[in-house]
Amino acid sequence: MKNKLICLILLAFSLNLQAENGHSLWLRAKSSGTVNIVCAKSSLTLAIAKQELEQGWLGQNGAKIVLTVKKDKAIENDGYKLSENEIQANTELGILYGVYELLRRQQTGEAIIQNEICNPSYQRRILNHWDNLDGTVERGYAGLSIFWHDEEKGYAVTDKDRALWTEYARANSSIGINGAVLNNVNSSKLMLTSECLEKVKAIAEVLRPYGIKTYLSVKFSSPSLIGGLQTSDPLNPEVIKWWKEKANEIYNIIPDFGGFLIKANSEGQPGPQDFGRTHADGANMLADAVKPFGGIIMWRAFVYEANSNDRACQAYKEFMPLDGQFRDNVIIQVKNGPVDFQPREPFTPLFGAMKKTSVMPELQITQEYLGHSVQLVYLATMWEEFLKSDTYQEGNGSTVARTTDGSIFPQKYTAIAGVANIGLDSNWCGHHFAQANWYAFGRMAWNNQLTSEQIADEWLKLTFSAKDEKTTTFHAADWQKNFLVPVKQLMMESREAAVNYSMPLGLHHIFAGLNNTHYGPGPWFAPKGIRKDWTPAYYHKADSLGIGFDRTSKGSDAVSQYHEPLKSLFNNVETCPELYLLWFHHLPWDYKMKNGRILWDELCYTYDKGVNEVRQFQKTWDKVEPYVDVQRFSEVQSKLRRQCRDAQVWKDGCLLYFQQFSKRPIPFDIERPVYDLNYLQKTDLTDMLK
Ligand code: BDP
Repeated sequence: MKNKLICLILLAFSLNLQAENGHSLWLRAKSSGTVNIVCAKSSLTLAIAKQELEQGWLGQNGAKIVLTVKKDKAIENDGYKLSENEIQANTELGILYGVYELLRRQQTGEAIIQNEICNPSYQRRILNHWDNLDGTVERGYAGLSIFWHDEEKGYAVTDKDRALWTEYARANSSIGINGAVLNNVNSSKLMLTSECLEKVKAIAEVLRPYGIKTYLSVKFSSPSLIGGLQTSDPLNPEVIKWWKEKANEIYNIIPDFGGFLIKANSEGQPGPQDFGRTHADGANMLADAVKPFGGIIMWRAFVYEANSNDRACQAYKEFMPLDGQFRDNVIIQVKNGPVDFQPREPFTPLFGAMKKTSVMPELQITQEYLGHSVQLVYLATMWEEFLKSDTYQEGNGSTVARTTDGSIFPQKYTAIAGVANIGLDSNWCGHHFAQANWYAFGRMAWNNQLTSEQIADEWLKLTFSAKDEKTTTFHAADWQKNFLVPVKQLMMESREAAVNYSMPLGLHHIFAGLNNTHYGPGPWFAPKGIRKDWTPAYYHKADSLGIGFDRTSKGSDAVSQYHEPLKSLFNNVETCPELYLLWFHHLPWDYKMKNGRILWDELCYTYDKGVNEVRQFQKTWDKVEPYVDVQRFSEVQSKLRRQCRDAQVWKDGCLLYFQQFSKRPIPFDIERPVYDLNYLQKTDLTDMLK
């Protein structure tokens, strides 16, 4: 009997290990003792704070902790003052954030300094969901939408939905995210119908206690599409009235509604230019409608014309002349790079340029251009590179972070957005390591000075507890040395590896075009009749003379959109960082690199290096098997195999294609290609790389 019981317990334990599907994210700590919470106030948010403390307390058994909602001049917004036995904040949400921070430090072993003030870098830290009302997710690689399920059949909300949204809200709140745009920037006209808004209200009710405001992407032509008006001209009095009434209707049912996100006159979406008006006319009209309720308008600067000679210049050209014309509750949402979320781009020159307009960065957490949920690519290193880029707006130290967080320009509202990578997959993000990108976005939005390495360290400690929790914890030196150190290194190298095997030295947008998947190489892709700027040749410009996009003063002159000394630095091939070489310069195949190699050889070595880096990641991962539960270990292992194959396809496809122009051998000391160019060009890579 006793033996049978032990067997059952063992079975349950091992099933538990097997069933580790990643759903718990970084929130796994179970309290090791009791805590005595003193709090004079009560509310839904404070109740959550108390529950979290009780469930996750790893401090001294029976310790007392005081939660104090009290104004303090040093604490800003929902910031907090942290001590081992007290959390003080201006707001209840600040208390909840303080609780999450305290628990995080207890888990990771990071020191808790007496009376440490922690204030957020940005007031609004927002996820942008590109979710459609039919339940699909544009550029989503983690299953269907968590919010919408084929809504044309009716806007039902189930208890299961509410339970999942609660988990979602908790995860976001634990990393400081306080806003969610619930639908795709390519918005459905149905979004603003009263039926749909009722569902938004239901979602908002679940997110509210966790401090998350809801926002919506809306179609600029809504007045004519669903309002029965003849026009959507932003200066038309009927249109103005329609939006005011719509705002009223929304705030009546969702009093803390955040505002609208608009993609206008971009990739076929309607906008004010359809009526001969400017972006400012359009944005201001909407801003006036939501202003009485404290709402904001996030107006995207992702614009480019079919026939422009350089797409990278467009946003600056359209928006700079409007600087100073926007209302104070309009924020221009600008992608980190001037083309489109590429593996590496210099920062968009609008950062540090618009001085009288609020500007917010838009990052892409979902890996549209960085390997979907197949490839292990930790994006925080890229975001750190971006946030710390110096715009030289005011001489040294005017980093992108400082030009957007209110330190340099007095913005009424500051914000940062990340395009979410979340879906119905049991592990939320499709790849276990893609959770790190969600986590990192929240952490950097809260504190834009954090390093990607520190965040990786935290995330690994929180997410991968030891296999046998009874005998090993991450504090064990063994776990640190054999799991934490190598896996952190893998994460830290992963984005550069992806750049190396896909688009090194400043190459960009050379993806397979078929089915518009943006997965796999396609430098050759050029079907008849397609817009030029949707073909890779527009970007790589490879020919018998060389390769690269001339954005110098002799070319498209994109360099002149940057402040000095960057302008001259990028313009001069001698000083242009080699990371951006082919972004700014068209160079001959035998151009001499700093290391003495010719450009063609350097390209070959870099692609090859990228492939070898992924091979190394495989070895690193295989070695940590003893430290990871069965399911997550094998799922990551199998994805790394595919990543390795796909890196090979990138290397072979690009080198063999470019070789037709360079007419030079691939250096003999590196591995030979294993695929034929002919085969890759003929194959639907979407199918092959499935
Ligand atoms: C591109 C995506 C497209 C988006 C667009 C955008 O391919 O799906 O709609 O950006 O940001 O990267 O509006």
